[in-house]
Amino acid sequence: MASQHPIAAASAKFPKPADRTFQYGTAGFRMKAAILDSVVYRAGLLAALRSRKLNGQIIGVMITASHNPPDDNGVKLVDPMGEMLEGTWEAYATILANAPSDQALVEAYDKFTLDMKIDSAIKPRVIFARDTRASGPRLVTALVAALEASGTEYTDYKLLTTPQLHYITRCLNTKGTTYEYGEPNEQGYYEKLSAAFRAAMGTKKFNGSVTVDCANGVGGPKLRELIKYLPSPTEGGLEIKVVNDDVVEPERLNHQISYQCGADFVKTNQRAPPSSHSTPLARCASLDGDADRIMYYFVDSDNSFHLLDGDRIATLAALYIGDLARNAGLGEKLKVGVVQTAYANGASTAYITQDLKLPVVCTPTGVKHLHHAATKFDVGVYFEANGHGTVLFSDVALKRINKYEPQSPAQSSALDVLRALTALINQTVGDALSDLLLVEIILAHKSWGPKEWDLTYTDLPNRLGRIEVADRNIFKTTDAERKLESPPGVQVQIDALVGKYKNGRSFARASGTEDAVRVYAEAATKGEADELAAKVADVVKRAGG
Ligand code: G16
Repeated sequence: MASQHPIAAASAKFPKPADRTFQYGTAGFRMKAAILDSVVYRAGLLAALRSRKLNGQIIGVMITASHNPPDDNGVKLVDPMGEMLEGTWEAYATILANAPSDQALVEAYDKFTLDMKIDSAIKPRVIFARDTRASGPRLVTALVAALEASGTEYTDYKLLTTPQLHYITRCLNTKGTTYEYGEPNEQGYYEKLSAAFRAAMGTKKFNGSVTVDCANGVGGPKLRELIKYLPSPTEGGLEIKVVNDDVVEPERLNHQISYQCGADFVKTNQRAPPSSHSTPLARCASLDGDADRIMYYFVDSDNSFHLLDGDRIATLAALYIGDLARNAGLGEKLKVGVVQTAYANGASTAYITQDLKLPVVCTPTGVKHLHHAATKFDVGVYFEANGHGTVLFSDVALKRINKYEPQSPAQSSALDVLRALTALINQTVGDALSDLLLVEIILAHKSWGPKEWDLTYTDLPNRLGRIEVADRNIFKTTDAERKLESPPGVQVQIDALVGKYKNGRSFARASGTEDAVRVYAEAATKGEADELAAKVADVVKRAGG
């Protein structure tokens, strides 16, 4: 009897659950960890194919479920420049994940190799890391089995934040080229951020500390590590108070009820985690489970809670970088633009277009879409309202910034800060740690507290809801997710409801990371936004069965 193909033999240890259909969603595959082994195994095979197709460039694999609860997990692939997996390959990922048997899997693998003219002689190279979830080590076993079965050279970077893995992937693939991005290890990441932070701050001083809730995820230990590289408060550095950094008990991660922590908790509940002990006007921030999102917030002197979400970070960054470019003498030479999704508060979009006079592009949810749109600008600021985003500088912009000869001391100092920001801001993906430092630098330079930041515009009251339905996949959207095209008739009902509220806007879309439909609503008053959200949720419940 002929010996079994190594891919089929290893696959037999990670059988696909027969009753499941998997889909590469907003941020890779994400589901209950208990049913993820076959998916991770197959994602490993795809990483090998992708690396071979790209002549042995290194592909990253991250095992994380980010903002999801502790018993979920997920897997996503990182392309050589640290970007999300190219869109067309998501379909291949889905096909491999759903191959009904070990033999069918080998056939699909061989077919991709043939159809895409992949040279099997090329040695694939993959790096991977995971967040702090209890299921992580078990899923790594499935990944390693795929890498070995496909003859892939691999390195396990153990525990990292998602943006750190993106950073290292890019560093490895650009090493020795003109696009060199940094030292390809965790220490290199901290050194790059801290050098840029020091350069951007110069002699500026911080007003008060910032308290960071780390969602009891991997961001906790990594932020503590980063702090070691930053100037200490006694040297005039920033005081960062770390809370919710317990990774010993994985069930605390992102916990919405008992431990109330994380960026998603803050955004959904519109209140501070109790452990942040926020005093009036003190700056607070929350990360998510893999530290690629950040939310700021503060409590005013009357104890009212104010959220400074991704829209606020985008507007702050666009405002400040635009000013810096003008002050450096590069105002005309750098086209700044902002990318948002349908979740962006209408007031933020109006502020960007009317006050900052900058163009805004709206894309579907998912950093991959925003990132792509942001590359069209010289300086592309992209943030989802949930706090996921970054600022991209195009090659042309970097050349202009780096080559420009300042004409005055004022231009020179603005240029120094701008150059430092191009190194500080993670160019591969939204990064909560890099974004934290960015916000702190801007606030220090502007001598702003959270209140001054909050006063730049007034958010329209809004509500984000989550509805579980029998099959979320029947909810199909169009127009950058702002309208439903199916189930038939649902959009007409939503439009009719929206029409009844002043400044009303609402939409529903299936989540790509959770088994739920999300409903967003905004209106002139809080009561109306809540009411509109509840009514649209009822429509969704009825349509969803
Ligand atoms: C992921 C994506 C984000 C997206 C979020 C929610 O974030 O990277 O772009 O906004 O999921 O997506 P959905 O509404 O489709 O569930 P994370 O931080 O969970 O990786």
